[in-house]
Amino acid sequence: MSASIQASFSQTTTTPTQGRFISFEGTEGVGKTTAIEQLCARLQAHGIDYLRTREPGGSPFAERLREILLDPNTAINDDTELLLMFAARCDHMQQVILPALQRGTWVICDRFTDSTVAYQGFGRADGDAIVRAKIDMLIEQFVMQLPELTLWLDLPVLEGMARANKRSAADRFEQQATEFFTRVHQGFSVLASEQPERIQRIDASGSANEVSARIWQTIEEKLDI
Ligand code: Z5A
Repeated sequence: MSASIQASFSQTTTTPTQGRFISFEGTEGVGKTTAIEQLCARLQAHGIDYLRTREPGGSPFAERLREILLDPNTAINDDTELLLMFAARCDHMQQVILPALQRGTWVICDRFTDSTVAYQGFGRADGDAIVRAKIDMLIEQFVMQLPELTLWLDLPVLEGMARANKRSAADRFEQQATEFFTRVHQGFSVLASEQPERIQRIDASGSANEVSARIWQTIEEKLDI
């Protein structure tokens, strides 16, 4: 997704009900952006009003923090990185996500709190219990609403990296070694076993259309649409 993209809206009419909140998660290059594009096309075809957004980012202020967080020249320690992720999330949540849900719009978010557990908790800290407790506390104190459904696109780490390497220059996270992404993958796996109702594992192998079909089937089943 290009750095200039912020939340983008569909053109369909809103309904006066609470919107549904769906997040996409996974290690680098698993195909989240591609899958989200296909999901948004389906939602549009069904006349469902949606907002597509991402983290870190999604609001003007959070997009400024995203630039800093992804810049390979940014030198910050792990705690600072964690707190900046939550500063961005707090603004995104209050300025964009909650108002959209309140007006009945579906929110489709590329990454959310599970990425923090996976990247900062496992990638950076190897699942350390103290770091996990800090993250859980930040979620409890600053995240007013978790996604109703999280789609974890699961692909072997090296396959995702191979997909991602076909694209632009690596950002600050993409420059990490394979071992880092192996720990991140473990983080998603742990989260999926802890919260099996919310987090649905999607096999991200095969063609983009096959992955998209699996995602739509899961959404139909889980959200009863
Ligand atoms: N981060 C964090 O550390 N803590 C946090 O709390 C949060 C985030 C929220 C930015 O994320 C970084 O922030 C991220 C974690 C960190 N760093 N990393 N790594 P991002 O979402 O902007 O960056 P990303 O995870 O690297 O996502 P991505 O690069 O945009 O990849 P993707 O969206 O999952 O994949 P894609 O762009 O759809 O596909 C990648 C390529 O594969 C592309 O050429 C596609 O055409 C191709 N593709 C897609 N699907 C397929 C299939 N099915 N087959 C073959 N090829 C495919």
